[in-house]
Amino acid sequence: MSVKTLSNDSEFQPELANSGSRLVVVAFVASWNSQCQQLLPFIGQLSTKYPRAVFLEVDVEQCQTVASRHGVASTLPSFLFFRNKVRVDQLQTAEPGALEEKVKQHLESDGGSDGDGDIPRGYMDLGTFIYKAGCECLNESDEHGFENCLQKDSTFLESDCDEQLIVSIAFTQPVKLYSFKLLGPDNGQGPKTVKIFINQTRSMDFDQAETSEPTQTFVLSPEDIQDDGVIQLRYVKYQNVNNVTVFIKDNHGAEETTRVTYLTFVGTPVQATNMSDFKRIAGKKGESH
Ligand SMILES: *[C@@H]1O[C@H](CO)[C@@H](O)[C@H](O)[C@H]1NC(C)=O
Ligand SMILES: *[C@@H]1O[C@H](CO)[C@@H](O)[C@H](O)[C@H]1NC(C)=O
Ligand SMILES: *[C@@H]1O[C@H](CO)[C@@H](O)[C@H](O)[C@H]1NC(C)=O
Ligand SMILES: CC(=O)N[C@H]1CO[C@H](CO)[C@@H](O)[C@@H]1O
Repeated sequence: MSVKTLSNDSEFQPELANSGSRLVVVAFVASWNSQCQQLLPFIGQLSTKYPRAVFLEVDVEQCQTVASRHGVASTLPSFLFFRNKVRVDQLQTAEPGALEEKVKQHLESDGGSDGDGDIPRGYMDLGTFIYKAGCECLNESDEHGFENCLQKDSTFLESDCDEQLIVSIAFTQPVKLYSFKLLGPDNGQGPKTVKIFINQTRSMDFDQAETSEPTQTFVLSPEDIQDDGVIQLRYVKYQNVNNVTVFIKDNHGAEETTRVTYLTFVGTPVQATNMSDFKRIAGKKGESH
C-alpha cells in the first residue's frame, strides 16, 4: 500500500466510504510547511509497514473545505483517524514516534495481526468508542481493576469479595452491537453465566442484577471464553445502545473469584449507517399510503 494523495475536497468522503471499517489515517499537510514535508517520507514508510490501514494525504490548500470542517487548517501537521466514516481519534504532531504509536494502537483494536479476524465486514471493534470515565465496575479487586480487561495483554480484571462482577460500559456515542468477546483463563476462574442489560438509567447493584429481566442471558462454554471466542448478540435488540451492563454471575470452576482477561464489543456507531438507505426505506413507506 502507498499513501493516496487527494487533489480536491470531493474525493474525501468516497475514500472514507470505500475503506469501510478499515482504519483510515488522514494526514493534513501543506507544501509550505517544512515539518509536514519532513514527515511525508515517514508516512510513506508507515503505509508499507501497516498495510491494513489506509493512508490519505490531504493538502489543506487543495482541500480547504475538508480541512476547515475538521478544524485542522492551521494546526499542521495534523492527523485524523476514521473508521466507518466516523472520526475516532485525532493527533497533532510532527513526531514520527508519536504518529506510529497512535496507528499501532488503533490497529491493535482490530484484534490481532492477521486480517480482520472474526470481525465481519462492515462492523468494527468498538473499543475506541468506550467512554472510560463513564464506565463502572462493582466488586473489582484493588490489584486487578476494571481497566485491565479493556486491554489485550497479560493483565486481567478479578473480582474481590466473591465470584460476581458487574461491569458497566458507556459509549461516547450511540452504537449498534453485533457481538462481544468476554475472555477468561481456563483454570476455572473464567466467566460462565452472564446477563446483559442495555441503557440502564442508573447503576445496578447485585440484587437488581439477580432479579431484573436482562436483554439476554448467556451460559458461556469453556471455548467461548478462549482467545478466538465470540458471542453473537441478538442484533435487533441492540440497535441504539448508549451503555451496556454485564453481570457476571459465576465462573466455570465454582472458584472464589472470577477473572476476565478481555472484554470488547463489536458493532457500528449508529451515525455511520447509510443515510441514503434510510431515506429510501422512509420514502417507500410514504408511497404505500
Ligand atoms: C448507501 O446506499 C446507496 C443506495 O443503496 C448506495 O448507492 C451507496 O453506495 C451507499 N453508500 C455507502 C457509503 O455505503
Ligand atoms: C445509560 O443509558 C441510559 C439510556 O439512554 C441513560 O439514561 C443513562 O444515563 C446512561 N447511563 C450511563 C451511566 O451512562
Ligand atoms: C437507548 O437509549 C437511547 C437514548 O435514551 C434511546 O434512543 C434508545 O432507543 C435506547 N435503546 C434501546 C435499545 O432501548
Ligand atoms: C456481592 C459483593 O461482593 N459485593 C461487593 C463487591 O465490591 C463492592 C466494592 O467494589 C462492595 O461494595 C460490594 O459489597
